[in-house]
Amino acid sequence: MLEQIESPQDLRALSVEQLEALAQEIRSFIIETTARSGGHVGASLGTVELTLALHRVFHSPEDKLVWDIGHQAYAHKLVTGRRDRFPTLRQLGGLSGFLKRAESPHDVWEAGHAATSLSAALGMAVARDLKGERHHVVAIIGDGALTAGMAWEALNQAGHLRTRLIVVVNDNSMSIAPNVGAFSRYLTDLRSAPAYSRLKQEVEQLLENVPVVGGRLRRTVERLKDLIHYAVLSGNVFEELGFRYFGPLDGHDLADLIAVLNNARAVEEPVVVHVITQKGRGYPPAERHPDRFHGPGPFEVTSGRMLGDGAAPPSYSQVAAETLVELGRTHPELVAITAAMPDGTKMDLFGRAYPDRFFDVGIAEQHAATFAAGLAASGMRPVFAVYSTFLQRAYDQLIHDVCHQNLPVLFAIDRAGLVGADGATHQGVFDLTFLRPIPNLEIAMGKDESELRGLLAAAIQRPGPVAIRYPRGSGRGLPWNGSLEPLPWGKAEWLRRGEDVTLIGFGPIVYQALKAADLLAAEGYRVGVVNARFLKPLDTEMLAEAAGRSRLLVTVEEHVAAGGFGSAVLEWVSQAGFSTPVQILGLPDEFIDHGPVDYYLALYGLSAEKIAERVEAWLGKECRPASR
Ligand SMILES: Cc1ncc(C[n+]2csc(CCOP(=O)(O)OP(=O)(O)O)c2C)c(N)n1
Repeated sequence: MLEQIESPQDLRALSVEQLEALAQEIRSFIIETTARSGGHVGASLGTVELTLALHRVFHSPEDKLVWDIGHQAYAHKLVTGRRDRFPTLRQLGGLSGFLKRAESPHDVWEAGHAATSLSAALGMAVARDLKGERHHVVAIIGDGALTAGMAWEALNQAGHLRTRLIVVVNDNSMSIAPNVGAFSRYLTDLRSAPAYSRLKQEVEQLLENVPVVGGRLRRTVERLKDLIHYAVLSGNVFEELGFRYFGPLDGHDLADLIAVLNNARAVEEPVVVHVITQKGRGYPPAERHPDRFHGPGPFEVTSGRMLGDGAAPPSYSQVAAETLVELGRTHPELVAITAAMPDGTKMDLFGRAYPDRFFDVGIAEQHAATFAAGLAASGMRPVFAVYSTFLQRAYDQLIHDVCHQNLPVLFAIDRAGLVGADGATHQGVFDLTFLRPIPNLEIAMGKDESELRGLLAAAIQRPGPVAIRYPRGSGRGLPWNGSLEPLPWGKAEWLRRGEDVTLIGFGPIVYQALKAADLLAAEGYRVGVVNARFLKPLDTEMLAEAAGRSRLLVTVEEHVAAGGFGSAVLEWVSQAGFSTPVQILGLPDEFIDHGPVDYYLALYGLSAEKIAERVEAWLGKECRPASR
């Protein structure tokens, strides 16, 4: 049946039974495809019926469906004309794993980060009103995303404006890990009261039918009505905020979903439709392990076994987390924080070792940063392990709460650099630029996992805030679980010295620089290589030597060139009065889509071969080695 669906309009001709059959076809297709490409299997399997019901009741793209994050929208892709391209999911040049406005007119909002849907949808609803239009705006947001402050900022304004807006709460009680927090508990309570809506309707009818008689009795009845209203009808937080509440309803029951969404469609004020879904629905391995199947790589369909490279060395995240566990033994003041990424950052290891000193705050990066600042202000040593891309959320908190007060918070910045299949919204390529100008903050990145350990050990002894970056994926397989020696602070590492050019690398890209140096040396050039390790403080002694010794300095970083490590070097070399030219190798001023990291490194001149080519071109005639 899926073959027949070219657009959501085709769904309107189908009976509920046919839609149910279509849902099963869509599930199989999602499982087959993601088993090859990896992807957000669990969330997308959970929303198949919800997607069909939404597209059946609303008329996209005139009506706007705003999906939060966009990782749960594979069924939406499949019924909006992207079935044939679906097998290219997350691959270079293929469909994005999230929604993309350029992919389809049905993708009215792009995201990747959580909890933007409600603000965006409210903006669209207000624009509609101002333009005198009548279409519907529907935001679909998960219970995990409702742990983010931004979602509540939008609910707050929507309940105040009271314009038509439909918020579908897709409640599967999971974030990536089991959802956390008091609001999550509240949703669970609501969920376990499925009779709520029925009771509400009955009480409303009852109150309407109470005969109004005069005098004292009338006043008593009115007061009684108020009391009952308060006790029964107003207990719901969404209603308190000014929404009509429908639910909770079974998010896999198409007939119910269609009926309730039709009711919600007729309401002239903001509405919440609370839908209970199951993450991984219909695929037993994902139902059993919704966390593992949140965003797996390729897997075997029959068993659900992950097909990742079992022989790969431990990831940088693993090394960081295990190092912090080790440091936690002798540092009782060490406290670890994650914003809903206990598994991704591997900080769950710290949580298992020291449950009292570990906090998952939900998808609340801003709060996490200031919570850490509070801990630090009271004598603790908080480590906030956070992906580079999600730290963007906490910029003011970084500046105003942590760095301005010079509080010793350690930011363990995971996924720093290119990330591959998640694409543009998840690249960790801006943090150096946004961190660099903040006074008091020190910034470092080692060239491999053993340096990551040494940097973490040194960082927790610093008097103020520190950011230690490390990339996504496996380390180099170096022995890293030996003794834990702090690296000397602020000191770069000279790997080679050379008179023609010094390549100064920041982070694991140093190994590309080393290879490039070999290629250049084979051509007769005298090439130095430095592992910078520190962006703040810059090792100016090293820079003075490099600028004095070589005819050209070339900086290399897996980060945007604008305002990053190379900029810092260029600024210092120029201000110190050296005339040595500095060339900056980094990423361009554009958003980089999904695709293999190696592909993009080569495309943007950061592979060893491309570095060597560009350096040779720059060295040019006047810098030709004497031997040539
Ligand atoms: C700001 C931000 N922090 C962290 C993440 C990582 N992340 C992606 S999906 C997800 C869980 C979302 O849970 P929920 O909204 O309930 O959706 P579900 O996956 O359960 O459908 C998290 C934490 C993110 N996308 N954005």
